[in-house]
Amino acid sequence: MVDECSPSSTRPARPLHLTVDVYEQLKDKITPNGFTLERAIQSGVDNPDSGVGLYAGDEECYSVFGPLFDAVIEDYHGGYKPSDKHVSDLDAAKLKGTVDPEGKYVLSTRIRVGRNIRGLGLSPGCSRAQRREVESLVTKGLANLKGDLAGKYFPLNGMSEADRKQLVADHFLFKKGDRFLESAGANRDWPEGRGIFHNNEKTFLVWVNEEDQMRIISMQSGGDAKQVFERLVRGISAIEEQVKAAGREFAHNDHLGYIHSCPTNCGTGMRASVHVQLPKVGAHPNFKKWCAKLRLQPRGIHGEHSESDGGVYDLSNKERLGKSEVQLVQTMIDGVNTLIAAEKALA
Ligand code: ADP
Ligand code: CIR
Repeated sequence: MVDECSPSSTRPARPLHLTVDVYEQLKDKITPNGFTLERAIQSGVDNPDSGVGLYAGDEECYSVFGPLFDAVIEDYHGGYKPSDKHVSDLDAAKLKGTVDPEGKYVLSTRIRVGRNIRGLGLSPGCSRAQRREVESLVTKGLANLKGDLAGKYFPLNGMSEADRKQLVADHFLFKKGDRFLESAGANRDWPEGRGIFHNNEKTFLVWVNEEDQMRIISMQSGGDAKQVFERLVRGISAIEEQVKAAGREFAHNDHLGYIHSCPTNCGTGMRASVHVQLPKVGAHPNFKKWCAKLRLQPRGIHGEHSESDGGVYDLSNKERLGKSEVQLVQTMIDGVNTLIAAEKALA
C-alpha cells in the first residue's frame, strides 16, 4: 500500500511505505541476530528529512521485514519487484569510450562497491565482537594482496588527527557517520574496528567497518573509467578469494545482489563517479533535471550531503540494483560526456 506523506515546508511529498498495516504486521518481529523494526526505522524517525530512512542490521532484515524493505526498494530502484533478479557483470572489456577524452573537465574518477560478509552483522546491528571479527578477517586477507593491489592497513584508532584530516581532505578516507548513520546505530564504539587499507599510489583502497563492512575503492586522476573499473574488479576478486579462504562468503542473493546496510546500495553497491568541472551546467536551473534524465546523481565534492566547490561536481550513477556494474559505469560515462557537451555549448 502506498499513501502520500503530508507535505511540509521542509520536504517534498513522497510515498509512505511504513503504513499502519505494515507496522502492525512487523512490529514484534525480530531477526535471528536480534534486530528489530524499531531499530531499522530509527534513522528515519529521528531524521524526518531522510530520503529513505531505513537501514538493515543484518541480511535477514530484508526477509523478516520484507513488506517494508520490498516497498522501499521498489520505490527507490525504479519499480524493482520482489520477483526480479539482479545480474552482475564485471567485464571491463565491455565498456565503451572514456569520460572526457580531451582531458579538460574531469579531475578524477572513483568507483566503489560495498561488500559484507554473510553471518556477521551489518553496521547498524553488528555486535562489537562481530565488528572486530570483520576487521581481523578482512585485514588478514588484505595483507595477502599482491602487485599493484598490495598495501597497508591503517586503523582509525591511533591514527594522528593530522593524518586523518589529510586523508579526508584528499578524498581517500571516510568521516564519522552523519546524523542518519548515527541514529541508525552505525557509529557505535567509534572509532574502534574501523580503518583504511590502501596501496602505495592510493589508487586501490578498502574502507573497513564504515557504513558497510567493506567499501572497495579504485580511483585515480583523469577520466579513464575503464582502467579504474578494471583495477576495482581485480581487487574485488582478490578479496573474495581471501574471504573464501577464511571459510566465509559475501552476503548475496539472486534478487538483491550484494546485501548492504542501506537498501539504496543493494545490487551492485556500486557508485562510479567523477569529479568534473561544470560551472555553467551546474549553475543552470535545469541541472538537477538533466542529471535525473541521464540517471546521474550529483553530489558536492566532499561526499554525500556536501556542496559543490568552484563549479566542480561529483557525478555518479544513481541506480545500483537491477542493472549490471558494466551498464552502470557506461551510464556514468555517457551521461557525464553529455553534460560536458552541454557545458561547451553554454560557454
Ligand atoms: P561513497 O561514494 O562511498 O558513497 P561519499 O559520497 O561520502 O561516499 O564520498 C566519499 C569520498 O570519496 C569523499 O571524500 C568524496 O569527495 C570522494 N570522491 C567521490 N568521488 C570521487 C572522485 N571521482 N574523485 C575523487 N574523490 C571522490
Ligand atoms: C537518507 O535516508 O537520506 C539516508 N539514510 C541516506 C540514504 C542514502 N543512502 C546512502 O547514501 N547509503
